[in-house]
Amino acid sequence: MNSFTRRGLLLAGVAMGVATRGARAGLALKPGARDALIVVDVQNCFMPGGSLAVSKGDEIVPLINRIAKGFQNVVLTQDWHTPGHVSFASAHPGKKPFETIKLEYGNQVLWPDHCVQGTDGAAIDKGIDIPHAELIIRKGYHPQVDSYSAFIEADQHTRTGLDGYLKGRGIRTVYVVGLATDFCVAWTATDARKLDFDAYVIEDACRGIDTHGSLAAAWKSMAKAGVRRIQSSDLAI
Ligand code: VGL
Ligand code: ZN
Repeated sequence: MNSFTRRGLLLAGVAMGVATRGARAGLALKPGARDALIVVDVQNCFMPGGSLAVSKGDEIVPLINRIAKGFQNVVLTQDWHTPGHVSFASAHPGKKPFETIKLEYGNQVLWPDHCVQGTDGAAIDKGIDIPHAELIIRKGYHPQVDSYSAFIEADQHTRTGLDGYLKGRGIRTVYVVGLATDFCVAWTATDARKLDFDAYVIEDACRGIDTHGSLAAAWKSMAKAGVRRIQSSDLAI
């Protein structure tokens, strides 16, 4: 065999290896003690029929349950607003849901009333079956500040404490699933990167709202922040 033939075989082998790992067999990511799954806002208000329904949000519930079985560490989040919260269109006379206004901390999309503390709409969907979840963290409870992120409120400054909890438990990597891809999932994953975690978003275990191009914009800013976009088939679970 001459050196060109050998080189050709070698390159073919490398190419096949890439194809096997990347496309056919998945990435084979195996969650361990330093990994946590964050299940974002799978709450009644975001389900079909809810006040801020995310299209097909119910489809991800069985998949999330299955994924969660592969994780030792699972955190659930709940959007948890005061009545009359600043993110509600109803709190701003003349404004309608999905319009944007400028607040002290920046632009705020206005939403239908949703996930009011203690209401049935704020409860986690009954189909979620993750008894080994270790923490439920609530966010968005300050009347004048929204919090899409489970880590840092919309003022870009106030912490929820989730980073301290995860770091205190030795977690280095978070996998994010839930609702909605372009808001609470995206902001949670992006802030995870800011706080020095590795972050994956499992795309098929999320659904988006997609208002004014928000879904494409969210994937772009997640990529820029170093969030890795994967599919559930990339997990070895
Ligand atoms: C969310 C809009 C308003 C979310 C929460 O969970 O993505 N979106 N509040
Ligand atoms: Zn909210």
